[in-house]
Amino acid sequence: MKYVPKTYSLFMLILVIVLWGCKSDIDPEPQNTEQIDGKKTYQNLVVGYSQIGAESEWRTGNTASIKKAAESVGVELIFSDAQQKQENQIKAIRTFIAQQVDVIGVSPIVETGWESVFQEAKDAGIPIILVDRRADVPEDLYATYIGSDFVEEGRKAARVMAELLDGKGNIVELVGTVDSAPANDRYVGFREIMQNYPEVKIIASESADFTRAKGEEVMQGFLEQHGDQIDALYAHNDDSAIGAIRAIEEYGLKPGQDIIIVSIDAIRDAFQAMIDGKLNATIECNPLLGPTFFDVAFKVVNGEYVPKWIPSQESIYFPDDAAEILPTRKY
Ligand code: GYE
Repeated sequence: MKYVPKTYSLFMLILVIVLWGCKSDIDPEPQNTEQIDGKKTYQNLVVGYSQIGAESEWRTGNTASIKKAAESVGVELIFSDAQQKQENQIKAIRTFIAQQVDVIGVSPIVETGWESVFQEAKDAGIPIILVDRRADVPEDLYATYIGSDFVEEGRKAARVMAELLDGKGNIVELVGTVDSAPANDRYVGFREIMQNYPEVKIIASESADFTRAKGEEVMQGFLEQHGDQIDALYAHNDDSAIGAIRAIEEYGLKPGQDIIIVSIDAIRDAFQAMIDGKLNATIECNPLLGPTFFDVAFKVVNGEYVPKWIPSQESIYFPDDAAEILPTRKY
């Protein structure tokens, strides 16, 4: 047996005792598993969540992220799908209030019409967290907004489009859901940049409600009306662009070549469309908000500070590296 000096053994013993004493400090997030000073834990947190529906792949990716994160942290999630109706979201929030949930997450389908129901939640002492979309309400009616800068996404789309068009051409636009924050802001941000390009014209603009079916239908109308005059399409989301791609092909033109297309979200199918040469760029909008949402919900119910806006970090993707990136995409 090797000789171990006595002082060395003593040192090891002291080290073990010291480390044991520090154990609770190095455990990962112990406050989330043990009840400390009457604070809420993930295990006794009840969260109501009002989702818009399932209009796009972005949305289904967002729902999956929220449900998966709820399961992994162990909260009780009461999930409600509003099937594209604001009145269903309002009903869901009222039900959550009656159920006395600890916190409510909501992705408001449109920006306006939330004040009274948010006030009801506030009066009941239940904080509201806006996820994905903002609502046009006074700041004291919600704890925080977790999501993207949609105006900036519109600006990014315009910068990319202006470059692809070499500063001139006729654009048609597929707007998102009327009155929704992303539709309003992507509309504004795009025009803010395009006003610097006098030879770029937006010749038609209509809502496609963020869906493939509507994207196809509205693009058909644009083609019937403007045909060969259309140089480019700006779509507020990839799903509506993918619908429009079908319409362009049916019309006998080549999407991505005869008509330049830039859209927003960066879903997996957009990468496939870029690989196929049918889409020229996609501006990323991250739907994977589940983990941040529960982290923030935990902080809010326990009275910890959270900033009024928790923005997402997002990139722009082009056909050149689409094949390499597609396998890494999670939505
Ligand atoms: O871009 C679209 C979805 O609110 C950011 O909603 C979200 C938008 C997204 O239906 O695909």
